Amino acid sequence: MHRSYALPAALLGALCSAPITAQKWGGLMANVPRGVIYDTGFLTPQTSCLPYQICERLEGTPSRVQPATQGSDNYTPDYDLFALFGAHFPSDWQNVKIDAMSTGNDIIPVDSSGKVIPNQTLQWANIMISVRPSATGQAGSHIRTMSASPQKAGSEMISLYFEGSYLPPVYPGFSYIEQSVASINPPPSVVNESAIDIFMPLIVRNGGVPAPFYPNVHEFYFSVTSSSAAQLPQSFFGGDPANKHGATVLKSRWDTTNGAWDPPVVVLTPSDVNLTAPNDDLDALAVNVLQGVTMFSSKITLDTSRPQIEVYLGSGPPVELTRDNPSDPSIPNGVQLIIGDDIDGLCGADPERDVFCRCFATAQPLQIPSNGKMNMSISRGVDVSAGVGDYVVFGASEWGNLPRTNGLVSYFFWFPTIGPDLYTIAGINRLAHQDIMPSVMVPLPGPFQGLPAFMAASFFDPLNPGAGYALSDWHIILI
Ligand SMILES: [Ca+2]
Ligand SMILES: [Ca+2]
Ligand SMILES: [Ca+2]
Repeated sequence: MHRSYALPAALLGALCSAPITAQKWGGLMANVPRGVIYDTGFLTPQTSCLPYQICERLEGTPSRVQPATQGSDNYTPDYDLFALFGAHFPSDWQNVKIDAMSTGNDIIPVDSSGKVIPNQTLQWANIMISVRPSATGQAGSHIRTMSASPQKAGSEMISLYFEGSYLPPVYPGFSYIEQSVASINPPPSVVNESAIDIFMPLIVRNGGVPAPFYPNVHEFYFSVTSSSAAQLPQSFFGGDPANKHGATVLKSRWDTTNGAWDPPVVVLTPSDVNLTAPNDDLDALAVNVLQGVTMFSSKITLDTSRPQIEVYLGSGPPVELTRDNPSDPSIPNGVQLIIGDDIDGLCGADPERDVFCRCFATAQPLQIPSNGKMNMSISRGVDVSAGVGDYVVFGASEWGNLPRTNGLVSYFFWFPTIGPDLYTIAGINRLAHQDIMPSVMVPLPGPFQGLPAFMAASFFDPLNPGAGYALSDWHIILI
């Protein structure tokens, strides 16, 4: 490891405080692994996922997709479809076509009216969405750009950081392009992500042990497609034929004594979510077990006036999920969708303020003078299942106020419990066309394991040093 002793003097430039309205690349979720279901599959030598198989998109940029990793012990849930349903529907378990899923960890702060209001001294929160390939998005949005591409917009993960979040000002109220189908290596042709959950790989890799970021590790909530519901046994849906429906929310529980999934049970009926017409379908799901509320989307058929993100608060009719922005409370508008764009994947996160999470770093609103803000995303894991060991993955995006140019990105660690020294852990070339930097995965340096660490990234052009540095905010993680 190369060790450096001071911030370069050129970092001491002017503060950037201009408001940003365009969607930016690479928010805090850009490098996290996640669970995903494609309603169309794809297969290449490096990347495969069958239609409606539960898969994981690996961390980092570029990324790969592979069938969900299986744990090696009774405590770690196995998200394979046969593991979930083979014992309960042996004749035809492949007919369970899931179009919405959640581990129950979508713990974002929702008030009694459906508004998301983080406690800005304690919390931050965001919501991640996927849309159907037919979505076109607002003019100038990333979804609009992708809608004109051969791959369409169905596998982009866009997030919105909620107003009032304890985060640097570049996040709250803004939407980010977190992960793009173009970053899968090799990129597949037209595919559609129809269900997303960022917690599943973390749960498996950490051996089914709860963490502050994902306290609920042994449940799997899901909905199936309308056509799939018709083919499944009535026992999946309890005794009521009305619940054999694409809008019913089911739950499977992982039994840690047997290392197997119990049969699914109904947790929300179509009438709970007000989707009782025969063609109604619940197509996106984010369950917040701590608050007992469920965020969902319905499939657009004829009723485009229905909100695309709703929340069931535990009783009464569902209400629209909104953000704390009186002039524009709409979340779909916040992620730059238009009426008629159909959200088909949903996930929420609220990692809290000073919780040192071992799997995920949070940007801290510490003002450091620089020539504009870069973004950075950091995830970290202990891959128990693969025996990989402790590692951290990080990658930068955006340019601050600097022009796009070939240059150099440096990444730093700072360990506040040790002292003021900065440790440079990587310096890599950046090309002018790279919206998101290829990520870097490093094994954790042994002496620092278990310590809170701050990380930051800087970018500069060695051919034009007078232009100064762009710098990310500091991101804190327990390594
Ligand atoms: Ca989608
Ligand atoms: Ca459904
Ligand atoms: Ca929908």
